[in-house]
Amino acid sequence: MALRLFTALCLMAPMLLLGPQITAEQLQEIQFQLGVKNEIYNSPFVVYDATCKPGGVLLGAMRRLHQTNNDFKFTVTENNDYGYYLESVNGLAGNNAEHTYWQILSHVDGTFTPTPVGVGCYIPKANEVIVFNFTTW
Ligand code: B12
Ligand SMILES: *[C@@H]1O[C@H](CO)[C@@H](O)[C@H](O)[C@H]1NC(C)=O
Repeated sequence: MALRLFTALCLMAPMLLLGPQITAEQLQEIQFQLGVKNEIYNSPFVVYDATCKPGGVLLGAMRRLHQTNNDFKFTVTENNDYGYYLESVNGLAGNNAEHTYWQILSHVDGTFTPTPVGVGCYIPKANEVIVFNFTTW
């Protein structure tokens, strides 16, 4: 009897802890946009609709976007200390000799802010526009 009650409580505990707290809203994918900007070469600004798992990182959303839209391409290199470095976007790579790189900007409420971390760590927010801006340092 006591054992049965204990078993029942053990089964219920996770349901009480997790079950009611997960709402459909929390499982919904994050909708945002990815822009590619290159004023140096005067390329037209391109915008893609992108989605991310809740709490998922930008790199995952980029891989997902590439799978559904082959026009969007990118390459990354791995850095031991900081994770993934965005090397090229749509066939154009940053270049150390020319001091060019793809800057990652977050566009919210009309202001552009460089993200504090790279594509492997950044977590996109709903309705944000992430802009890859080809620029110089
Ligand atoms: C100089 C510098 C740059 C230069 C590098 C130029 C070059 N090729 O030499 C430029 C301007 C390109 C740059 C870009 C970015 N950077 Co930077 N950068 C630095 C800085 C100030 C010094 C790095 C350095 O020269 N160290 C000395 C050398 C000997 O060590 P190293 O390990 O070989 O250095 C290399 C790495 O640092 C790498 N690198 C530089 N930045 C980044 C960012 C990421 C995400 C990765 C994977 C690698 C990387 O480039 C260096 C040369 O190869 C550091 C802060 C610091 N004080 O260390 C930030 C720092 C590394 N950068 C940072 C960030 C966030 C970025 C950007 C994502 C900013 C943005 N929003 O656009 C971008 C990268 C975008 C992309 N395409 O992925 C963060 C990383 C934090 C994190 N956990 O992700 C740091 C720590 C600054 C901070 N916010 O505190 N960066
Ligand atoms: C994007 O890059 C261009 C070219 O270097 C630069 O003039 C511009 O200020 C950058 N945009 C933002 C919002 O930082």
